[in-house]
Order: sequence, then C-alpha cells, then structure tokens
Amino acid sequence: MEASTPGVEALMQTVDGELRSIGGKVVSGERLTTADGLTLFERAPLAFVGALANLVRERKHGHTTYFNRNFHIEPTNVCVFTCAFCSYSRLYAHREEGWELSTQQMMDIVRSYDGKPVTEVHIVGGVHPKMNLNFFMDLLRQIRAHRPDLHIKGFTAVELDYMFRKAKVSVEEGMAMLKEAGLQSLPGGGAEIFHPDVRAQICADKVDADGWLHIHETAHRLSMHTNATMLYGHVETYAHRIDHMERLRQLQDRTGGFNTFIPLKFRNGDNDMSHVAEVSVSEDMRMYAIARLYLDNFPHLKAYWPMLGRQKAQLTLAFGVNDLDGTIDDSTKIYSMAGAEEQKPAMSTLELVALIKQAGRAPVERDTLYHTVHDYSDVALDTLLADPTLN
Ligand code: V47
Ligand code: SF4
Repeated sequence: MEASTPGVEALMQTVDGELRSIGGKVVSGERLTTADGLTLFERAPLAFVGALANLVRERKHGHTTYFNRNFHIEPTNVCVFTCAFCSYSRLYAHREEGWELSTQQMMDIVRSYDGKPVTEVHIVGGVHPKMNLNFFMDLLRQIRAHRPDLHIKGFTAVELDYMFRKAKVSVEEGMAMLKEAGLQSLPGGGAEIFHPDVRAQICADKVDADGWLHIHETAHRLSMHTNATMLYGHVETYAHRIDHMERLRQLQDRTGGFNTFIPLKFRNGDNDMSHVAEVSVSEDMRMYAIARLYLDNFPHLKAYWPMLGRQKAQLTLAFGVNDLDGTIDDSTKIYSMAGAEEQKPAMSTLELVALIKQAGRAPVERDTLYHTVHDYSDVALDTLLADPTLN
C-alpha cells in the first residue's frame, strides 16, 4: 500500500529547516543518523514525529495490525541477579518468598491449553541456579512432543548467558542444543539500556551489551528469529536510547534476524527505583514514533499492552506501532507486580480485535513469525460480537 504524505507535508511547513530536512529523509526513505535521532527526541513536535512514524508504518504494513494468541510460562521468579527496576524477582537467599515450577507443573500449564487455538508459548523468568540447561532442554522436548504445532519462544539472553556459562558450553553450542530440543525463537528481554553507564546503575551484574548482542547474533546465524526490547523512561538520556537503537540497527544490518522492537516503559511500583517518576504518555508516544523512524530495518514495532495499559496501547497505533502482542491470558506477573494497570492481563480475541478496529486499523491474527492465521479486517464488529468462539 502506498501511504500518502499530504499531512506530513503540511506539518513540514510548521517546523524549522533542520527538522524539515530530517522529515525529508523519512519521506524519501533515507536512513536517519544518530544526530537526527537525537534532534527528534530533543525538540521535534509530537505531531510531527507521529505523522512521520505513521507514514513509515503505513508504507510497511498499511493498516494491518497484528496480534497473536499466546500464553506465558514463568518457571520461577527466583533470580541470582539484582536489577534495580525489577519488582518481580526474589533473591535466591529468599527463595521461599518466590515460586519455582516443576517440569510437571509447567506441562500442566501447556496441557491446560489443549484444544485451544493458541499458537505460541512464551517462556521467561528469573535466573534460578538450579534450573539449568538440561532442565530446560527436557522441558522443551516435552512441550514439543505434546504439542508440535505450538511455537516455543523462550529465554532472554540474560537467562541464556547464565545457563550456558553454568553448563560450560559456548553460546554457539548452547544455542544449537536448545534449538535441537525445540526452541524456535528468542524474546527480546534483558536488553534494558545497552550503554555501560546506565547498566552500572540499573543492572550491573547481568550480561552486558556485547554478550546480549552476541547471543542474538548466534540465534540469527542458526536461522532463529528474535525480538529486541529497550527499557526506557528511568535514568537514561536520549543519547543512551539512540545508542541502544544504533547497536540494534547495526546487528540487524548484518543478520536481518530481528522481527520486532518492543520499547518497554519503566514502571516504578515496588522496586528499588520507585523514587524515579514514570514518564508521561506524550513521552511514550514520542518513544514509539522515533523507534519506528530510527529502526528502518526492523519489520515490526510492538506495544506490549500489559505494561502500557490497553488504552495507551491503542493510541500507539497512531505512532508507528503495528503489533499489540497477544491475548496472554493472565499468565504473566512481571508487570502487575511493577504497578501496571493490568493486574490480570488477559484480553479475549474479540477485545483485541475491537481495540484495533476502534483505532481505524485492520486486525490480523499472526503466528510468531508473522504468518497470517486469521484476517479480521473485513469482519464487522457486530458480526464478531455474535461469535461465541472468540471469547
Ligand atoms: O527485560 C522488568 C522488563 C523485560 C520492569 O519478545 C520491566 O515478545 C518495566 O522482555 N518496568 C522482560 N519493564 C519482558 C520482555 C518481553 C515482554 C513481552 C514480549 C516480549 C517479546 C518480551 O521486562 C525485562 C525488563 O526490561 N521489566 N521490570 C519494570 N519495573
Ligand atoms: Fe532477574 Fe530479570 Fe528481574 Fe533482572 S529483570 S532481577 S535478571 S528477573
């Protein structure tokens, strides 16, 4: 679909020459520099970056807005690391306050979805010293044997780095072993902010930027797709955000293995950074829009609604976002424990479809790799409301 530019051109007349030149680059498909990205963060009007991001989004995807039907397994919230922003983990020394699921309990979760049309299981949790590479290979094999059609997206680079070091295998060996056991793609967590000055303040003891990027590059070389996140809105500067996205853009140029970029808004509930105020909704929208403009080689931009809240997630669809993650089914605790509005995150397919349609977009259920499972774009909301299988 060829998106039109009249709105953008009108806005271009309202900004100064430097911003107009950046806008011109976006319209002509030229890549933005780090200095351009910084200028947009520092002083571009929100309406301007929003219109540009929407142009890029409509050129790439038209009105199509993806979601999937997924559930999470969180094996444990016991964690050897001490990220200051984390409201979810319990130190190993206090493990009686946390949870540790057995393989049996995790398989019970998988079995509870028998006969239900979910396409993905997302496995993510704390870093537990006793849940090692063999433990997770066994879990992957059991899930694969029980339900071969379920796509397994699992383990952040933080979990993988620890797992591989503990098992004394290289990243290349470890990734190949997990792939063989059934792992198909990696979620984007653990990236936070790559710059060492920020990592030293918020997550000093876990894998660094190079380690995170090496794990994702290795997965890409094994033909696995991965996502990338960025935890924004705390102690980082705009320059740190650009630095983070620049490192991702460079890796993507080399491998093309990233599917989706997911900005994650820092939530300050009940953690060691509760004194840091959360950023405004305008700042959220600016973040999404500039991510869409800067990461020109990422196919998709996702708003993770359990963290952002469903109304703000709906708004992001006008700021470059083309994916709202999934139905989730109340199977994650990371965000409710950090103070997010969604205490029991679950949306029925109908609710997600309605949310997307209300924003004037075309809802499409996808699988993890963005193949269409069901296109709802031509179905009227009234018809959907009458379909009992959608709830
Ligand atoms: O890395 C933890 C974040 C991430 C807080 O790839 C917090 O499809 C905000 O990466 N405020 C893990 N964020 C979750 C994650 C993810 C989620 C959904 C989809 C995908 C995907 C990946 O959660 C962590 C960290 O950045 N996080 N605490 C907090 N207080
Ligand atoms: Fe552990 Fe992840 Fe929480 Fe950091 S963010 S403390 S690695 S569970």
